[in-house]
Amino acid sequence: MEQTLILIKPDAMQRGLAFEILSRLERRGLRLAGLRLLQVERSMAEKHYAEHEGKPFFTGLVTYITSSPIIAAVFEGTSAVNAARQTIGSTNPTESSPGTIRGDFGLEIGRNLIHGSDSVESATREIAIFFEGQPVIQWEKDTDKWVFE
Ligand code: DAT
Ligand code: MG
Repeated sequence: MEQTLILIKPDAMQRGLAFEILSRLERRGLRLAGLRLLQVERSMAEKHYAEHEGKPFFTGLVTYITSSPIIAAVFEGTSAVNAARQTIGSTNPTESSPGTIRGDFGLEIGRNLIHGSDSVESATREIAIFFEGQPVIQWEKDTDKWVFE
């Protein structure tokens, strides 16, 4: 089943919103397949955000993501990448609809609480970065048949 990589960013951790946010993804029907609390090192952050290297906000982005422990999670399900991005909202919280995570909890683009992979290819790449060979769990929930036809 399709997988996506979610990061609960330092602002969400510091504000005590980690499990509220994870809960929203869980309640959407996505199945948790991996979970890790970790301190992101600079090299890991630069690898994850490589596509943004050279942009004016890159240094701030790396400083932000390394500023506090984060939670990395793998969620899976039908269209997991797009479903998670929809629940997360737009990159800029003030352009995110109410009801989305960023639209409900954020105000600034540099403090947007959560990362979600933007494609299946990105998810594969990012899961390898944050899970470093730690296996994700293959399992089924008894309620899956009420979520996945
Ligand atoms: P997303 O996190 O929605 O996938 P992205 O991949 O384009 O967005 O950018 C990664 C992060 O970089 C984003 O969550 C916040 C930050 N960012 C993006 N564009 C920015 C900008 N114009 N100014 C400041 N920070 C920005
Ligand atoms: Mg992105």
